Amino acid sequence: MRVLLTCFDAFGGAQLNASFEAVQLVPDHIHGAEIIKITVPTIFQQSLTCIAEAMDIHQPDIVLSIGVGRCALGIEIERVGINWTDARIPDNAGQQPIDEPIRVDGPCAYFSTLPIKAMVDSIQAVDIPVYVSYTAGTFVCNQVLYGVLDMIAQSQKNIRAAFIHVPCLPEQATDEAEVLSLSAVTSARAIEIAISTAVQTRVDVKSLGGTLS
Ligand code: PCA
Repeated sequence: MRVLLTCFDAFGGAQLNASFEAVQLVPDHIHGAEIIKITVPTIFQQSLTCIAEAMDIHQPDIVLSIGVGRCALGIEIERVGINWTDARIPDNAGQQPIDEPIRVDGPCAYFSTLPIKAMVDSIQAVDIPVYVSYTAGTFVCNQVLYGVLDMIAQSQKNIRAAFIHVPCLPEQATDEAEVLSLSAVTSARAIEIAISTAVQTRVDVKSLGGTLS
């Protein structure tokens, strides 16, 4: 089995991207699966072109994309990618699409196809804060989640995919009360466990994880 593991470069004036720092620490083999790591530019269209090329070359069974969620209160395993872009800041090419669909004639949303509840449960078991998230935002991470699931749907290939947001690094944590940080080592451990669970689990578990607003 082959897993394409993607992360992003730094964006929005930051020097580092926690997703990049964590992915570099993930082992190259997990539970018999080969892990292929790529860094994609935080640019709306190019991020997807770059992942599409890597999918063509490596023919992965699983695509797991990682990004930093600056307001994340733990590891966020994303359930849904929406067909919408509403960029609060410009991407690394200076593009800032506001209120535009990702694909004009595409479905409104796609759900992740990896066993996200099982992934949450196994990360929780080692006491790393983690939860299912029902929004991947409206910036490049959501574009990647939606776009990868859309590419897979259109190709009709049997590839499973999901997206994980990791919190910022301790050295990037601000004084905002609602922000949590995790070391790259801890986020890497969570990603490794998520992959190990995804490789071994076909049918997701039904465990508690929803939210009340
Ligand atoms: N986080 C951004 C894009 C790149 C990244 O790491 C996001 O949440 O959309």
